Amino acid sequence: MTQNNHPTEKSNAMLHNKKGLIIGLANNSSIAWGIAQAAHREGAELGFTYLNDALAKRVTPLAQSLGSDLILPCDVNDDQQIDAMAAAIKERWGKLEFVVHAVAFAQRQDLQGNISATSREGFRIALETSAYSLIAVARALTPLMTEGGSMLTLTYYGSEKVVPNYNIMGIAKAALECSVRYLACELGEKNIRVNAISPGAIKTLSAKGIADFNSMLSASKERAPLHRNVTPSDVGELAAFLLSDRAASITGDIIYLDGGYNLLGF
Ligand code: IMJ
Repeated sequence: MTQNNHPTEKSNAMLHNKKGLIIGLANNSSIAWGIAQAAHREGAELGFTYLNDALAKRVTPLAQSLGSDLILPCDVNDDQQIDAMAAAIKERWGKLEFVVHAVAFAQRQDLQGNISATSREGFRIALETSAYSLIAVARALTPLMTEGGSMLTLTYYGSEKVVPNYNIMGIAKAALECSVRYLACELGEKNIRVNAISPGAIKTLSAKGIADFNSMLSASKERAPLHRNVTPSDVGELAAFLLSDRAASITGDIIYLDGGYNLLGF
């Protein structure tokens, strides 16, 4: 199988002739926005989902500014909404080449204090929204990836090492990373690749209100070998590559994008 190679195609854009869905855009500081901008620059045609009416108001103008008019509601915890979203994409586009999953949620009380205080419900909410949702989205959308494809999600180092207050999200990201590996193994025969990017700390809506986040940002900038923090635009550059055929042999991988922070043992 030759994958989506078009040797006679003139465009050098990495995502030329590719249609992709972005799940998890909230505002213009979202990591999903950095990815969407890079993917659009590389020639992709993009669709977007939003969780609720409040987010629709923010997502719609951002999506439109990238020439997108496929903007669909989708709560990833609701199978009916996922199926309706997949049906709408099939109706409009017929097929799909990539999906970006940039979704996570834990109850605020579970992002502080003792991990042993995590309730059964808090565990369920975090794992279902942040890890199961990748599996649910794969089930609904990979049937549309009839000529191969690429799925990409976002994780964080707190899945491997204990990061203060990351708590239940660390456990959820460990499950997400393992889901990446099992999905990659299953979907390889359809030429669908599944990977995750593990960025260093970035100040987005998901970091709002997290205790000591600013001091974590300045500490990681000081300690990281590159002495810089990562931006959504940095994530976009790696994402565009992983979503493209240039990454044709990369699957099941978790790639650090953290200025080298993960190298440090002390
Ligand atoms: C989040 C909590 C604690 C420490 C943290 C983070 N560090 C970083 C994050 C060091 C980088 C951000 N991050 C990687 C996340 O995955 C955040 C997930 C998240 C954030 C919130 C905040 C608001 C809320 N629920 C959340 N659920 C998940 O109510």
